[in-house]
Amino acid sequence: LNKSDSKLIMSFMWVTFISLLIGGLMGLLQTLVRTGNFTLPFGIGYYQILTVHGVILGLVLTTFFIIGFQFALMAKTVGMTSKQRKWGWASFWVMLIGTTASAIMILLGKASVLYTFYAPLKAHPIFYFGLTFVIIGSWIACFVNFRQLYKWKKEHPGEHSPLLAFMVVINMLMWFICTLGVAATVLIQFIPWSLGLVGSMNILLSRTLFWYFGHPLVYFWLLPAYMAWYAILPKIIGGKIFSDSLARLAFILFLIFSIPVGFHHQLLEPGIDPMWKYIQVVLTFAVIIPSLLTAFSMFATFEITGRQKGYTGLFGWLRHLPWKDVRFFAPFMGMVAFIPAGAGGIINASNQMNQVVHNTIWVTGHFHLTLATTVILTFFGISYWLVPVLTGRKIDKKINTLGMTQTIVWLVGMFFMSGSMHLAGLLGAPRRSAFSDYQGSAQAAEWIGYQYGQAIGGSILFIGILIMLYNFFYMTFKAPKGVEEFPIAEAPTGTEPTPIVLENWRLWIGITVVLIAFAYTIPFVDIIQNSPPGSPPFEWPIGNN
Ligand code: HAS
Repeated sequence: LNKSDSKLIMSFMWVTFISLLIGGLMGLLQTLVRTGNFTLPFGIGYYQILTVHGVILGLVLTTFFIIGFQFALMAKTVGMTSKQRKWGWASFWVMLIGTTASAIMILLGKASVLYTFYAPLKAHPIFYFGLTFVIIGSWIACFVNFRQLYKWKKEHPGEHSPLLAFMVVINMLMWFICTLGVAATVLIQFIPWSLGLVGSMNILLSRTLFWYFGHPLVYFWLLPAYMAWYAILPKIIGGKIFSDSLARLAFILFLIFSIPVGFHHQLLEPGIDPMWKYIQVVLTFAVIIPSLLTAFSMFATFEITGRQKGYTGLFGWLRHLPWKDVRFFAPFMGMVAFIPAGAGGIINASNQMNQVVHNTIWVTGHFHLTLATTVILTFFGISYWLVPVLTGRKIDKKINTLGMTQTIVWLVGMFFMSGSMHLAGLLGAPRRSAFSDYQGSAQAAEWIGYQYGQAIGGSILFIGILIMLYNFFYMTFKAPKGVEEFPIAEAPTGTEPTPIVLENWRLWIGITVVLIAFAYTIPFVDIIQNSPPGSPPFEWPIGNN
């Protein structure tokens, strides 16, 4: 990567790691409040810090890291012109302005609406304008990426696009289509309502538009991790991609099935016809398939590479893996965590079991295993080569050892925190609530041990954040100068060529649109025609703590 590209991508990395510190600190405070033995100072509200935590880690850190990482992949595989780079900067600044505006409103206590900003909770209009800017900034990045691949294809007629560029474009297509939903609710519903231009709004419509966006959002986080698993890890372990076609097919399936599934977040919501909930649950089970393809593909890559290196026996090939290389170890542990995490997702998606876990802290446990372990450990693993590539330095033994330690600290912390969340959730502990003994209820007394478990895990995780920040600073300013490898694996040789149909964008976008129209048109008409009169706004109902 040239210096100008590196500077742009490093700016995204800086926002990522600053967000990690701020958001992580808020997470620690939350777990402490929930033990019942800690009160927030200076009149700071519990929902204020919970909103900072969710918005900064769930929306800001992820979006900045992903867009920066994807720019790196595109610059490396299909190139970046100076004009595209300028637009890349525009995307960065628009997103940063939006983030800052929303963050100020949250910190002032004027937007304690949590990261899902469900109506009728109302935030200051600037909070919604800030979110709009973040989305517009990310759209600029989408179009830069589309343009990059389009230009490359023009210059390489008849050739398959590089796998990583193909994956980035799929992710950004999915992002663009799904953010239309959240943009619609923010612009048409939230902004006029928060400005006082209209007195009420259709709550069910806003929540449905949010979840039309909210579920693909989780795959927007996951797919960059999958990019690293499919196309970067094989290089790090000294092997090749298992199958170029399979990898592309998995990404296409994500594009098609990620969006028409939002109702699995609304299974307990009245006002949506159960038939449509059923259809979207079936589609949810379809979106599990590309993850199962990924699991198969990963095992195959590890086994084939091991056997090629001469390791034998049923599991002997496991020994060849570079266990002491943090670039492999951190993402690999993320993969391992995804086995129980994915099983938890399947439980959530099953209608009857969802009745048990919905709105309990089990769900929080689920996304700390998926997002905060699988995805984040993969992002950390990527940082150990990407940041040195960007800063013209090399990963050395010290940072490798610290990285391995960081990964283990993270896993231990998450074992306690997410484990306690899952168990307390099964005992009925609600998510999104500060400490209460619920008037001495016997049921609530059962949760307290797990709440301490969460605080222990949260404290260990905060140590993990401090180590990661040190690692980031070290890789930026201190690591020895040199040329670090940008590891991109080669496609396997001697296999069937990748079918051309996999790059038929019109076909895949067409199917995606048809499926969305099928899953959402009748429910939307129903929601618009039959919802009860809209609700007026109200401030957080139980005070600000
Ligand atoms: Fe989820 C709620 C269903 C995946 C994130 N999810 C959430 C929320 C978040 C979230 C943030 O159906 C909370 C939203 C809120 O605030 O209300 N989720 C699923 C399903 C999947 C799933 C079916 N979720 C994710 C991922 C996330 C994420 C990924 C973030 C990155 N989720 C739900 C549902 C709810 C929900 C309901 C609503 C609950 C409610 O009631 O509110 C699936 O995509 C999971 C499929 C995954 C697998 C695992 C495959 C395993 C692999 C690893 C292989 C390992 C190897 C290494 C090769 C089937 C690929 C092993 C080597 C060895 C040697 C062992």
